[in-house]
Amino acid sequence: MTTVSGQPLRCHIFCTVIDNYGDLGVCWRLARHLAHAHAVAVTLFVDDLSSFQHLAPALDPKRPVQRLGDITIQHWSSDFPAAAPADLVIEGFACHLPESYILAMAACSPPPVWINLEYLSAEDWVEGCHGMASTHPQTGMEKVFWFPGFSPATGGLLRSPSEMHLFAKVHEQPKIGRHISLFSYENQAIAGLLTALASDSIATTLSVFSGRALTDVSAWLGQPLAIGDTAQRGALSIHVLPLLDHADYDHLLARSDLNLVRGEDSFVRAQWAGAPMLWHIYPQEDEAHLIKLAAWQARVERIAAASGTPLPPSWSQALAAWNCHAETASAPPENHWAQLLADLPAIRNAMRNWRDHLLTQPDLATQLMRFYADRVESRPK
Ligand code: TRH
Repeated sequence: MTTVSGQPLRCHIFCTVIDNYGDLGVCWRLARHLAHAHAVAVTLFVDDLSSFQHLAPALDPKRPVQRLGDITIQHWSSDFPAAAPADLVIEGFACHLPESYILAMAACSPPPVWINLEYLSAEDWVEGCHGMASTHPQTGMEKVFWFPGFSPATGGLLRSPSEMHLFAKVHEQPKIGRHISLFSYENQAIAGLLTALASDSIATTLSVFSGRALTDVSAWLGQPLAIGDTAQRGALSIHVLPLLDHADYDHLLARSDLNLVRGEDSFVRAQWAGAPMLWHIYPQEDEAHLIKLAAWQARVERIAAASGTPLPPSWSQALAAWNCHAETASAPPENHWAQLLADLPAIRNAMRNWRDHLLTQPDLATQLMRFYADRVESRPK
């Protein structure tokens, strides 16, 4: 347990919802990991409780302050109330803390440890930037930039002991047929994959989530789809699901044979599941996302090869097709999807070794707690 003068350490996490669920998903998960694994008293400030309810159905969007398990959730409205700052303050993705809160932090002696949690990237520059600080111009307070990442010189990845236990337990359970989860953005490659699944010799159950990928699935089927609908084409059975809460989504990832994930948080969860996965990276206008994609792919391929379980070419072809870039132009879509399906056992071995490699690094919440303790220890007495 992390304590300050015998009391649990208090942490405030601030999060705004810009689009999609990633920022919120990461902040919500971090809040739970700090509370459960480190006994931190966490308050999560969120500007959009209606979006939050999609990830946490027990949340009441009309209540400005409420408890969800052992975490306090507070609506972050424009008229932010006066609040006593916490010992550790985490600003999610440069979301700009309320002015009054910054002034209250500056009035504390000593001021809180102030962290800006950044987006995840596998690029090498992250190692150099993780832990750098900037000085707040008006107050002189220091803000530290926390970069999650895939190597020991970064801020790590969110991972909780209970989640790893779940993944281990579910893998042992027997199941019939092939299971695939689909959570992506709009994606032209979906049609080719579905065609290959429908004509495959193994029966597949595809769980697709309501939202951005559903239009492409509907277009391929030639019929509209809504939550709760099911459809059958050849060997493929399609089920449309609402967003599940984090625990149920993690469970689904753990028992799937192929996880199609996106963004940041589902992308990380799929890696802990240790099953075959394709990442639909969040597209950026200047195509910067393709550099990020290549950086991650190179790390996975290097570790998989070094562990004696190289990834087959079908995986990199499918990853390129899934992110709609040119490498696929030379390969007929149905063929490489069929090849990907045939290669799933080899891809599973590779992804397990990648997962085991990542497991040797301390998780993000643990690293954050160590950093906090070091900061407090190094303060002038
Ligand atoms: O929603 P996303 O596309 O989020 C993205 C990324 O974070 C991106 O980096 C960011 O710039 C952009 O948002 C604004 O994908 P992501 O990160 O996977 O977040 C989805 C969250 O939803 C994640 O916490 C998992 C959760 N989820 C559920 O809880 N239940 C579900 O059924 C599903 C499918 C997802």
